[in-house]
Amino acid sequence: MGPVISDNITLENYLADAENASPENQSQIAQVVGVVGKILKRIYKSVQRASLAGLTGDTGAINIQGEEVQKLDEFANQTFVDVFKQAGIIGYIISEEMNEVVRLDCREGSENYLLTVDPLDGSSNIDVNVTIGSIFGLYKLDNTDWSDIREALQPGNKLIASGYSLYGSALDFVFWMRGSTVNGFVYDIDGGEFILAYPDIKIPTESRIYSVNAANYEFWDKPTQKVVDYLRTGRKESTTRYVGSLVADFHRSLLKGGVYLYPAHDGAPCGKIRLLYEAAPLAKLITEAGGGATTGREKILDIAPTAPHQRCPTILGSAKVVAEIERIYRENN
Ligand code: AHM
Ligand code: MG
Repeated sequence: MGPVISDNITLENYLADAENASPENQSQIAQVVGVVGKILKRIYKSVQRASLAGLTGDTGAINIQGEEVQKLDEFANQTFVDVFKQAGIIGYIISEEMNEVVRLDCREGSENYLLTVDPLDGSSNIDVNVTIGSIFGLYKLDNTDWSDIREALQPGNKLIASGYSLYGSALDFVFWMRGSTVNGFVYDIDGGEFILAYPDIKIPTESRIYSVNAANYEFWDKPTQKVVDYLRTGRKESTTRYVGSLVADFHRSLLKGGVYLYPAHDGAPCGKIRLLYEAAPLAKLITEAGGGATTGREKILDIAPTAPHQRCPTILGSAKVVAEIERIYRENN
């Protein structure tokens, strides 16, 4: 799918139209997406200047996931928290980089909104100028009467908006909000605005491209090995692309067709991808674009989270390919 440039549909116009079409439902969601857009511009600017501004390398800290925190991870996380703190339009934010959910002061009626975020996905690619991005999901909690966030978490099929950015050769912002289709905006550096370039994205149902870290092959279970054998040799002209940034591999799959896999392996019984910050938001978006999202054994969107940082085996891609993968798991379990 190629871009359709339309100078007059800016992100601002698009969100204003969505609000007008359905004021009660959309207003809050559109405002949150607008603030996310602002944050992405800020992070992009820092990504571009990272190696000149001393923002490459790690901070020396280890996050709740047991991974080294990069300076840009920390910057991106802080930007999300600070800007949403000021905006006062969500009650809670929870991030891959923070141990605990953060409660934000907000205006009345916004308390139930929870934002989940992977502030900087693809951390290992920061220092080498390879595409990275941010991922977000938005939920409206049933109530705020809970003592532990685990009581309030909802499955991905309850998301009311989700999306991601790419800090690559351009800044792209792709998102979905309740009642709308999936749309991709590209940042126009000269005008300082996001412009709609990929309206109503639908993922091709078939593709020969697959993305997986095949170095883990010997640590996968038999059904997973069969799945990847099928992707590699069971179809004509199959080919691999693996950037190692989920957002980048996902984006290519969404526009060109393909499938991204991060299965469980020995030592990582749930794989690596985090349900709340990565898998669920992208699963929702790709499903809205006509694709599939599974662990192989269950639909990602049906998983009820039991802990904020839990992981799940993640397979996201073209509908027919994902259906075939599910069949192979079913028949080999
Ligand atoms: P991150 O959010 O800390 O960057 O980790 C998630 C990333 C994904 O973006 C990517 O697909 C995967 O980890 C790569 O992992 P591996 O190096 O094991 O292939
Ligand atoms: Mg990530």
